[in-house]
Amino acid sequence: MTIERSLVLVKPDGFQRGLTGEVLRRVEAKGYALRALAILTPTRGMLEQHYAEHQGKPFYEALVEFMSSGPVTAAVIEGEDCVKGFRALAGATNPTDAAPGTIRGDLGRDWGTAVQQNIVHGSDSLESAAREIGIWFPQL
Ligand code: DAT
Ligand code: MG
Repeated sequence: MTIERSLVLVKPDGFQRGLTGEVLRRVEAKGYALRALAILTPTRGMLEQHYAEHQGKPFYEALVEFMSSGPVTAAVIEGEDCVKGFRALAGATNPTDAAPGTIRGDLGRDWGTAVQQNIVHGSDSLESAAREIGIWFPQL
């Protein structure tokens, strides 16, 4: 097992609701280390790169608009198997389906919006993590 890094975002809904601390608390309580942290409002260009795999899907425009609607907290976390581990902490994409005990299950719900507002993003693979960290923390 090699030490991994993953990109975590507290999305505009989580940031606006004051849940950044709660998300970072869960990351640290799990035992992962914080390696970089920033508050920023992402540009459309950053989001087009970040969500390239979703271009053309029905929720894509709503997703980019939502993600650029306000500040997010971006974090690089580190630890053995943390890519998979943070996805487990985050829970299922649809917050209605996300299990209690997970970030999305405990703190998220369906608000009737065109795109699911589910508080956090976590990289889905080592390759995605490296690519995404390059977008959000080009200095790393
Ligand atoms: P995840 O964030 O769990 O990796 P994803 O990469 O498939 O999920 O999608 C990116 C985001 O887009 C997701 O966090 C919420 C939104 N989304 C995904 N599928 C959706 C759908 N069918 N309807 C509305 N929003 C959706
Ligand atoms: Mg994803």
